[in-house]
Amino acid sequence: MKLLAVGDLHLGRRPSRLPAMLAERAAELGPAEAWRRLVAHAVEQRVDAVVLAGDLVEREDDFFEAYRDLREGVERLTGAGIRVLGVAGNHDVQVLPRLAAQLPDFELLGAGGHWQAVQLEGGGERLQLWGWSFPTKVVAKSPLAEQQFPAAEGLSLGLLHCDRDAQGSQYAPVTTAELNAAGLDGWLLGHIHQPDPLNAERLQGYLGCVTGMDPGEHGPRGPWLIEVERGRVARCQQWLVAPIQYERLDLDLTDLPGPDAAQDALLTALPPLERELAARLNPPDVVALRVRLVGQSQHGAAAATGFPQALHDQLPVAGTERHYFIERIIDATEPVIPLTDLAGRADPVGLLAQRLLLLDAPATDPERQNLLSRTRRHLEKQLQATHWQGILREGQGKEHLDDVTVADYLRRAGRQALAGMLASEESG
Ligand SMILES: [Mn+2]
Repeated sequence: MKLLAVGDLHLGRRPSRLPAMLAERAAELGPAEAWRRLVAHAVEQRVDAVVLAGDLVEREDDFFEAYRDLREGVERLTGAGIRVLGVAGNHDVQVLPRLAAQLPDFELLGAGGHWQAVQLEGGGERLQLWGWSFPTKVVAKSPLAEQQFPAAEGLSLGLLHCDRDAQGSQYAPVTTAELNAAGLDGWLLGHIHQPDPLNAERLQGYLGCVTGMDPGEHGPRGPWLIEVERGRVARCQQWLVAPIQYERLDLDLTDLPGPDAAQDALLTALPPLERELAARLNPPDVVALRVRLVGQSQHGAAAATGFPQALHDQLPVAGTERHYFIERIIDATEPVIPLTDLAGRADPVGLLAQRLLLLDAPATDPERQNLLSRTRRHLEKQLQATHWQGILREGQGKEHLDDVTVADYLRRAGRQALAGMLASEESG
């Protein structure tokens, strides 16, 4: 059995930060296009059901726009014998039931906040799907509290729009412990737009938005194909069909001769990304790049402002029609500091430069070891301070203070301090 699980669709949303020359195409780069693409692939690859995890519609008053897109998709799917089921999220509490009333082939699950189970069949397999829909815009109580899921034969999955491990949330807060204890074989979740790394062994987590709509929603997006064989989840794989991709790219300016070289470096960095995108089930038409200039360079600021507008609007990439543009350039370079020269000075600048050079000495160097252990003792004391408690997550405690981490901390702190001292010398 093939099940296509679809996360937050948000029909009616538009991609943000497009250059003016793409403004007219905004509608064809949005969720409606992602929906058309996934519907076409679902029909072509003969899935048995498409299930949607809530927030299908961006705003309650997007009824007519969503109606047209949803109706076309639902008709195509059900016409091909594919069931379409969904739950309401906090964005479409009222509009989704209204749409469902107009589209009898769309099966709304768990209307009014009452858990509901349906049987799905396909490929000789059976599956029980539990769903719950938001009854009101704000739900401060866990939909899993007081809910028992009777044991069933075969596979059972849950479909839920909720805020996981977010205590005090107004959007159906649930805990991972509650999900684990529910006794189902998996949970397909909506609400958070960042997808979890779902897989057949652990089918529990956020599906993510179907297509990114702003730079915060960077990286690959799309629905998930779940294949059931012999009563168990055999495969789970993301269908990369988003029409636009927001992407982050670090460009290392270390050793580049001047600010203009950053433009060449960026153009050189794009073909590998292009090959990756071109290999997708349905590659994006547009790629929005957030470029971060990194490394040690004196050209960071000039490079960041030096890209001509034409390159911001569209970057030439050989052999593709795909439109690449620069959404933003951030200068995160560090200054070049002539450490060896400075280390000869008999003042605080010289002492600090000597210590920074010591960090590059072999790991067996006793002076280096001494510097790292003194730093580690200092950092351990800091970690015990009450004002850090509750902020540090697992893995950030003192067990994490290995030589690499401590040396990196010293290098960054030391370089920053040294740059500050040199700047104040220069300004007299
Ligand atoms: Mn939501």
